[in-house]
Amino acid sequence: LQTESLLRRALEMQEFELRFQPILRLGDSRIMGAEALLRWNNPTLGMVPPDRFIPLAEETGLIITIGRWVIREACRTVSRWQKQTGDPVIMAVNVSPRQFRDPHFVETVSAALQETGLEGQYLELEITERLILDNNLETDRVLRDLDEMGVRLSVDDFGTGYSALGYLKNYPFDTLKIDKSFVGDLNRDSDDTALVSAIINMAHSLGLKVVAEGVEYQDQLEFLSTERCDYAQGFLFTHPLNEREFLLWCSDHM
Ligand code: G
Ligand code: G
Ligand code: MN
Ligand code: NA
Repeated sequence: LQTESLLRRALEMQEFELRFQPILRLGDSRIMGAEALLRWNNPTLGMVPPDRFIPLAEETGLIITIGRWVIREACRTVSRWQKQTGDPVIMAVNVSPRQFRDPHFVETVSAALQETGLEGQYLELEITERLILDNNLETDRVLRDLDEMGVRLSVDDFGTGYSALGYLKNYPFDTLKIDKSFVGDLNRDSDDTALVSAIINMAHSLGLKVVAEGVEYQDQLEFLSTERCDYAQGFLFTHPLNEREFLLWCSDHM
């Protein structure tokens, strides 16, 4: 309960921060964009990782206002980067189920784009596979509205849902993000090797791009390159960085 009241005040106290993890194109190792990852820096609790407060934010509905801040801040930041560097980088933002189901969600996204002057094509919304599969009537309309705004849509944590693949053909997704649990166990002997390879091939035949998450070792990267995976993200390149670190990292890697 104490955490809840601290969480309620966190926005006005400006305790939320974003970290950015680069997403690299495997073909030429250039930076395609970044995933924004939320952090809560509270004077009493210290740095609280998202796994420890997002469930509470979901339960209380606070995720709607927090998520609105995340989207706006992410758009503002990437818009600033584009002006500074001249590179058309993309920002990927995680969207939680409660936030996605908010009747004002589409409006929130379009307002953030308008306020920051960012074109929709530079914002990617990561929707978890579980949300897509829970079969809500509104899902279809919301995804289509976002698609019409030019926003990119990706399936996050791909492979951890219930493997009902039909939605991939019916919904306007651009990208699959292969969950790090598959990438983590990649080696020539494991079933994950076959799974990852099958996911990449299936995605490509449906016209989707693929991001491998949680890439930690060079041999994983080599396997993914051989399998023609499009993008990779993970500790092999860097952990999530603050804005200043991110820009430094980019200037060393572009
Ligand atoms: O960096 P990592 O420990 O930061 O993130 C842990 C989990 O929290 C991941 O599943 C990630 O998708 C989720 N997460 C990180 N940032 C956000 C956010 O801004 N909104 C939502 N809904 N989830 C987030
Ligand atoms: O659920 P989502 O895909 O949004 O999760 C992103 C999470 O993955 C964040 O917590 C981020 O810090 C974490 N992450 C990023 N790169 C790696 C990695 O190489 N290995 C592991 N284990 N986690 C990673
Ligand atoms: Mn994600
Ligand atoms: Na994931």
